[in-house]
Amino acid sequence: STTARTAAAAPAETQAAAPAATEAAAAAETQAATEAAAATETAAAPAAADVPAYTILPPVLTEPKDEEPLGSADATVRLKCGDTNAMTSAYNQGLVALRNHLEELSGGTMTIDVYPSSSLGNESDMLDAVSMGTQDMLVTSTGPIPAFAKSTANWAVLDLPYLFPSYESAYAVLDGEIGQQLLAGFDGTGIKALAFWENGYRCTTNSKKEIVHPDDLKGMKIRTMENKVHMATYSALGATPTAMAMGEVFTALQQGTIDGQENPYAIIYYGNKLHEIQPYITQNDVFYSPAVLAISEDVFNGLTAEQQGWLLEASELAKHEQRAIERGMQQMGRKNMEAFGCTVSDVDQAEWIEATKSVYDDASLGIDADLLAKIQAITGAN
Ligand code: EAX
Repeated sequence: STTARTAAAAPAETQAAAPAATEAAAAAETQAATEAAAATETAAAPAAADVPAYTILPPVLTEPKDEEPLGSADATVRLKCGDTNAMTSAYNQGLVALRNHLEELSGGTMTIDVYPSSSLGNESDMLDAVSMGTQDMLVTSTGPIPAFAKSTANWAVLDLPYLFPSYESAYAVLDGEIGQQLLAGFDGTGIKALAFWENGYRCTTNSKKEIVHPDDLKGMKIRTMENKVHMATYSALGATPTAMAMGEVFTALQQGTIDGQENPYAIIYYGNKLHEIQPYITQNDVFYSPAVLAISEDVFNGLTAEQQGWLLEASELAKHEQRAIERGMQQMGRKNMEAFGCTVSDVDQAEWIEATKSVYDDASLGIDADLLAKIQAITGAN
């Protein structure tokens, strides 16, 4: 059981969001240290006017187990959930946390069966399948969401480079009113969006050479998600973006049809082992990539009110744990890749922010300017 793993993540703390709150505070080993640091940050940081409260758990710094994909054999209500990563990834460790809560809340009658590693298809296929009710659930990045439906087109704003300067600022936005409105964009599409989970800060990897400055990317073929904002960002950086689904990336890298790709370490190291063929890794954190946990509206409506309640409660509880697991993987993944022999390079982030600024003014991307302004009022960035 993974309860020990998630329980080790210490109790939740709700605090007034200070966008500048440091990662050091979150990484503090003991609860006391975390509380002290958080209190200091909250008191000292000049937080934006109406920053909502959020909950943050300390990062989970124990290596993930290769969990069993299927839930308890005794459960009668089994929800089939797909994604694009291995069982050791942050998505699937989060789904195991979700399963544990759901089994407990439902007295063992409900469970989650995980279908990892694109076994049910790529993210846009799974969105379609869930909206038609032929697949129960999925966890997906925001990659395919702006193109999914008219009512989710405004999700493009979440893919802007350097939009969220910290995890705390992302949680303040995504767990507040703005996040609720974005999730509600799925209403009527056949999908009920349950919660914002975390894909994480995306970093560039490649097989050719060390990349420290945006200029170093010139002429490189970099795989991006099938997302216009991400593609425009890599164009602005001077690379040649090539969009493809995650399931095709390993082979394309191996065959050399692309030089590199970008993802959080939870995906690069834990979810897809890309570091084995991508020795150069740049910690440039270009996008904070949110993820969404979602269920077919038909399937949700077919549950009793009590069962719906258990699922909603489990989704919320697992959200905080999944994020803590993801943040832990970003730290542990880096150390593990360095130990493996990869070159992990740090950057002067100001240089990268400058090089990607033009994306904010690209009218072809359909960015909702009002929504962007509301987000920036909370994050205090740009
Ligand atoms: O959603 O396609 C991607 O790069 C995503 O980050 C990954 O599949 C997890």
